[in-house]
Amino acid sequence: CQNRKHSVAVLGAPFSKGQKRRGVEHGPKAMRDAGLIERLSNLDYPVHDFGDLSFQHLEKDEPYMNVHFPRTVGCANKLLSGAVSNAVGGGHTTVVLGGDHSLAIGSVDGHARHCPDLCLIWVDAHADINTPLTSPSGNLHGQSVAFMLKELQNKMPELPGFNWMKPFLSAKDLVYIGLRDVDPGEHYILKELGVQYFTMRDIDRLGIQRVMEVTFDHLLSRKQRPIHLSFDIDAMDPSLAPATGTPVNGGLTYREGIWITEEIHNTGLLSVMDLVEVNPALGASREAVENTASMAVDVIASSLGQTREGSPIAQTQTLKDD
Ligand code: 5AB
Ligand code: MN
Ligand code: MN
Ligand code: MN
Repeated sequence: CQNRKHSVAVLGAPFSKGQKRRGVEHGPKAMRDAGLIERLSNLDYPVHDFGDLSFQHLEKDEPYMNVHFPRTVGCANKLLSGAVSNAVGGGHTTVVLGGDHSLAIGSVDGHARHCPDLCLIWVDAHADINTPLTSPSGNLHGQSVAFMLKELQNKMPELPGFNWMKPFLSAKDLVYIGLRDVDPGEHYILKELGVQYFTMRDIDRLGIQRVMEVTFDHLLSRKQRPIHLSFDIDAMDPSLAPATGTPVNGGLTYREGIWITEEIHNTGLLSVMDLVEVNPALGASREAVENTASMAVDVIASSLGQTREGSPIAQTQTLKDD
């Protein structure tokens, strides 16, 4: 897991079976239509768009306990894990475009295969740490983190579709930002494992700048290591990102969202990011969908180095006297 940063890989993951609403599989297209690739090309490294993965549709995929589409979700994540692992191994800072948040299982797994010492920053209204036994919905996009954590290994039933993976992350290597809708079972797990998390109330109290300081202190003070950023667009306030499956009022402001990603960029350690849960079928209007996609593009561009003060690179040639 060497120094990346020389190029960016974009991987579309048009997948929706981690939840029950249709439309989130069109997230990658919505972000590309909002100008993602051009925006990234304006930053100062080559961008490789690897297009969209094609996921298998499994005919027979009965629920297991109350979990929906376990084999389909497991199989898609296995494919994604391999793709992310290859992209990271190829030396790219990798951007995964969702799709629903169950994709983070494969994305973080593939990243961890190359970078076993990674840490995970999960920006979301939700903790996505239900186990199949605590999940109120049976949707795997609300359970992704539970599949990753070593500490939950003996709380996880063996799900069909997931025997290719093993938990690889410790609870101390994870920080949440933006929480405001946490289920009782999730709250119990967060407390029991002593996970570091910042709810919207914590952000109100401390300010986003302090939240990021404590986040990096927690994850990076002992040693520098690769960061995986898993950004659920529903972390943002629904006024900024309405086209998503599980919106919750009282989310991040535009400036808080961008502060988070600018600070992550400034560590120089971002290695893989996911941008998930943009659902173009759920906007009340075309404008609502475009606003959501454009918010997502701003989050990605700023994670990869777009700044609010501008950068001299593009203009240098015309202004320099030579
Ligand atoms: B998302 C809920 N906690 O488990 C559950 O959008 C919602 O990836 C999960 O954060 C939301 O179904 C999943 C009620
Ligand atoms: Mn969420
Ligand atoms: Mn999520
Ligand atoms: Mn959601």
